[in-house]
Amino acid sequence: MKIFKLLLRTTLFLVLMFSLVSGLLAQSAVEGKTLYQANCTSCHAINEKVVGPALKDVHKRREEAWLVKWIRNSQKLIQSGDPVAVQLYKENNESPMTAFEQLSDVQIKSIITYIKSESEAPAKTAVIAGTTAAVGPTDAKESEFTDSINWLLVLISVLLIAVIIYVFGILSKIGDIEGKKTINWNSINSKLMLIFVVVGLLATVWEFMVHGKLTYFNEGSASVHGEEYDNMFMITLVITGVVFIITQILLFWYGFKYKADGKRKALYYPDNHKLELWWTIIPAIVLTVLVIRGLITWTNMTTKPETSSRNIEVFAYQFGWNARYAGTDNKLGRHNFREVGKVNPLGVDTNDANAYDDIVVSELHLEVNQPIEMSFRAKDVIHSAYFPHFRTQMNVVPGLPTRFNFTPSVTTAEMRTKKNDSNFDYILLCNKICGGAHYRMKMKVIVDTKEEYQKWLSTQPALVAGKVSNSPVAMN
Ligand code: HEC
Ligand SMILES: [Cu+2]
Repeated sequence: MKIFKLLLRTTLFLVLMFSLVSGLLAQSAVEGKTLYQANCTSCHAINEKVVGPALKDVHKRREEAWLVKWIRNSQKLIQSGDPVAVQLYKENNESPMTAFEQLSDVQIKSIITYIKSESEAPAKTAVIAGTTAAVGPTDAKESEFTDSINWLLVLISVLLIAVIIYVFGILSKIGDIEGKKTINWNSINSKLMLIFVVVGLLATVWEFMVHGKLTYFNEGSASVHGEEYDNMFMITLVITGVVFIITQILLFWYGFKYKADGKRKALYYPDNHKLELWWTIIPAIVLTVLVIRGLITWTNMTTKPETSSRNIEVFAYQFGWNARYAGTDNKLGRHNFREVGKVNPLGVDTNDANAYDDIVVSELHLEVNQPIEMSFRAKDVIHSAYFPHFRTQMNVVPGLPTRFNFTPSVTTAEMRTKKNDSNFDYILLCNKICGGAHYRMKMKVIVDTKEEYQKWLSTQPALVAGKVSNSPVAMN
């Protein structure tokens, strides 16, 4: 009877395993599609331009060998001087495509095969709108595919549950046998608790010693308010760190010390007013001080800036940044989303006199010790402008202007010496997962001396060149 049960279970287990493997095999048949969707859809679509060109019929306009090389590493191909690659790169404003060194030839070819099959399928957009019956074949395929993925997930979940039940069954059998030998689980568990807290705390110390170097704290902040910010952060870290270490040690030590041993009875101790008063009042005071100091700092950074502030606008789009300088008048021209287009990506109102001398750049230059009023605008979705070295971060929301004041205090050259890294550059990153190529949203930030800044500014063309008397703009 027991043998029969065991056989039944093993068979069931094998059947489930088999179905998983065959499910995975079926999956490899659509590998090209999977790879394409995982790696390419953030920048490409079959029938329309996204970041990269539409891929429809790309197998007709390019050789397969060329495509394999291009997809593996387009920059390498461009640098090798391949005329088609160079031309293509230029046509797309030198926006680089990601390299896919990890893909094998077979995998890349499976992607090309998929693009081929999609090119031949009738375009989705060709379907006449409003007629629900006319769902194109691509749509049908699409849903078939997601269906099969969903089924696979369900299958995997069921399998996992089966495996867990199976393993637990065996474990509990072993437990039954062991139980007769009277293993004292309470004692083992209490020792494990001690080991856990010792290993855990040692790992925390190790983590701080090894990876603490990687934090931005080492080189200090590069803005005026950043000092205040770092200081607050450190105080909070130390206070919570001390509390953390004490409470964790106590928690696990008591778990060890007061394990059930069958002799002792728990003490009934419902409450202690004095104790509760202390542990409420002390944290309340500490937190109030921390929060109020934070509020004051925050208010300073976000309320109206000094009059000497320079106006700079940071503009976020999927997937990159622009910045606009206010020019000689220190007034940013109006903008209107209706004007956003190829020639005027920021949608600046070019009829507004304040906009004539504005300057649009894709590399941010700041003057050291010069207060800046930075305003933020988004074209498409929510982004987050993150300048880690200046301890500055602000959400960038379509239709909702946000702003921030800060004063950079260390030039790029000074920071390079400080860090002993001649390649160091400040950076602006996007800190909201805003889409497939979110990771590419970076802009170089350079903090110049006054002279360097003026020199750089004088080389930047004004937005509406013809209408500004002294363009390129010399002063701001
Ligand atoms: C980060 C965005 C990005 C990703 C991801 C990306 N591409 Fe591209 N791709 C581009 C850009 C931009 C171009 C245009 C050329 C250039 O500027 O380098 C391009 C060009 C191409 C071309 C040449 C098109 C033509 O008209 O000849 C092919 C083919 C291509 N990509 C295939 C792929 C495949 C396949 C993947 C996924 C494995 C992929 N790309 C992923 C951005 C991307
Ligand atoms: Cu973003």
